[in-house]
Amino acid sequence: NWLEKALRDAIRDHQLTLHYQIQVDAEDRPIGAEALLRWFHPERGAIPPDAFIPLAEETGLIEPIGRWVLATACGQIAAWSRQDAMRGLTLAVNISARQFESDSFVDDILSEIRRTGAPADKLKLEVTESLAIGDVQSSSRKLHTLRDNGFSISLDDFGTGNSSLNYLTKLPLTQLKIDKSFVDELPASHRDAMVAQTIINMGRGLGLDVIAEGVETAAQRDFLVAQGCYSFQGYLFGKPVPVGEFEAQVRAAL
Ligand code: G
Ligand code: G
Ligand code: MN
Ligand code: NA
Repeated sequence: NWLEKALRDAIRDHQLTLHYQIQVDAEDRPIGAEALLRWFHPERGAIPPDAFIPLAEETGLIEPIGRWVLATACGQIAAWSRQDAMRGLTLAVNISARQFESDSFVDDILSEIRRTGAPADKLKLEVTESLAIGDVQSSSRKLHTLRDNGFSISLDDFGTGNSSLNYLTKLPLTQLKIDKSFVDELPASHRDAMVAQTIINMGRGLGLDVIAEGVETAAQRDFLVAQGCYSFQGYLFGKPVPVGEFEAQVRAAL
């Protein structure tokens, strides 16, 4: 398989990078970023994550890739903690189910935090509903350990998987991320408006922070604010960009 071999080389030859997509509050002030993996192949150019993450999960390559992502993210948080403009920001990292299931997952994160000196309260782990399918109890235990160490846990793609409500009450989450599919047709679609409103009310009722992703228009943002959602990510505020560009966006917003 060409892709599998190329992906092994990509890890070894440092072809992977992280891009950063800004997250803002209701006053457009930067509150953080989501780290998004990018692969630039020397001959084939940019290969999108949707084209290689599923394969990386199947082959287990997601484990070394995920460790690289976490190490890089922790290094970035540590660097930001030394800059006035950046030190308040959180950084969200996508964690795939297979990576989460690894026995060394929690220890790997803790050792990166120690190695880099990154403040744990700035690292947010984005997990999906599929993570708990295997064993809710053991997933919950791992997440509790992470929470005890100061990390935040965001439930990504909320509403698109199975048994969402079950997980909501059993997992120690700090944030719900409203999936882009529920944001796209706002505010015109009455159905999507009702779903968004319900997710926001439920999240707030459970004491969770609620963030909407895929926000592309001011009308979407204004509708979400009116429903009580005060954190946003989407092209309206910025696309995923290299770290230097992201830092410039944050400084420009001060
Ligand atoms: O920019 P976008 O095309 O970045 O991302 C596409 C998909 O790839 C999203 O579902 C996102 O969660 C996933 N993704 C992006 N970066 C990472 C990563 O570092 N690890 C994992 N597991 N998934 C990622
Ligand atoms: O699955 P996850 O939520 O981790 O993936 C985030 C994905 O959404 C990334 O591919 C990111 O590039 C994409 N994305 C973020 N904001 C927007 C947006 O406003 N519009 C579109 N079309 N995609 C977005
Ligand atoms: Mn995500
Ligand atoms: Na999502």
